[in-house]
Amino acid sequence: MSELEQLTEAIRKGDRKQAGQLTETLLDAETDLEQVLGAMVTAMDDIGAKFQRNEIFVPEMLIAARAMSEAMNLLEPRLIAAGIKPKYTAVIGTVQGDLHDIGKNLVAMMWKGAGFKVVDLGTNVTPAKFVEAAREHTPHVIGLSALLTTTMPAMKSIITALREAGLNGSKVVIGGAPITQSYADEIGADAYASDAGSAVDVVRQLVAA
Ligand code: B1M
Repeated sequence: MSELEQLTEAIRKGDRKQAGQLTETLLDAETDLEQVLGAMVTAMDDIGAKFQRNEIFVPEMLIAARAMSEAMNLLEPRLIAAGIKPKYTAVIGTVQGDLHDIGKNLVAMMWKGAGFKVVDLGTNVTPAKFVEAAREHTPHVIGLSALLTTTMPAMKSIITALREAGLNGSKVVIGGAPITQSYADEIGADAYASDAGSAVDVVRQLVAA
C-alpha cells in the first residue's frame, strides 16, 4: 500500500497519530499537495457513505473527522503557501434560538473533508449574522441547522433576509432532525440533507449545477 493509501486508511480508522505522521512523511517527501488532499477527501467520502448506509455511527465519524483535522492542520499551511485555495466556500450555523451543534459540527467537518472552505458561525445565529457572513465571504453554499421544532421557522426568516438583501448567489441547504424535504420546499430552501454524509453529496451537486 502506498503512503497516500496508508493516509486514507489511517483517517478511515480514525488513527490521528498515524494520520499526522504519514502526512508529515508525505510533505517531507514533497509529495504533490493536491494528491495528499485527495487522499484525505477519499477517506472522508468513504466515511460519509458508510454513515449514510448506517455501517458506522456518530462516534466513528467524529473520530475519523478528528484524524482528518490532524492531517489537515499540517497540510493547510503548505496549501496556503503554494497558493492552493479551496474552490468552494460554505457558511454554516445553527439558527437563532437553537444551541444544538453536534450535527452541525459533523456537517461542517464533512464539508471540510470534501475540500470546502467552511466558515462556521456557531449556534444561535441571527438572520442578520447570516446576511453579514454572506456579504463578507460570498459563499457558494449556506448551511442552516435546526434541532428544535420551535426554531425551524428561523430558517425561513434567514432565507427571507438573504433574499431581501439581494444575496441570491448562495445556495441554501437545510438540515437537522425535525427538517424534511417538504419543509425545505415550503420555505424555499435550495436543498435538504438528512445527514452529514448526504450533506456532502448535496453541496457537490449544488456547486456543480
Ligand atoms: Co436537546 N432536544 N434540547 N439538547 N437534544 C432534542 C433535539 C430533543 C428531540 C430531545 C427530546 O425531547 N427527545 C428535543 C427537541 C424536541 C422538539 O423540538 N420537537 C430537545 C429539547 C426540547 C431541548 C431543550 C428545549 C431542553 C430544555 O431545556 N427543556 C434545550 C434547548 C436548548 C436550545 O437549543 N435553545 C435542549 C438542550 C440540549 C443540550 C444543550 C443539553 C444538548 C445539545 C448539546 C450540543 O448540541 N452541544 C441536547 C441534546 C444533545 C439533544 C439530543 C439528545 C441529541 C441531539 C444530537 O446532538 N444528536 C436530542 C434528542 C435526539 O436527537 N435523540 C435533543 C446527534 C447529532 C449527530 O444528530 O443533530 O440530528 P443531529 O444531526 C444529524 C442530522 O440531523 C443532520 O446531520 C447530522 C448528522 O447526521 N443535520 C444536518 C444536522 N444539521 C444539519 C445541517 C445540514 C444537513 C444535515 O445542512 C446544513
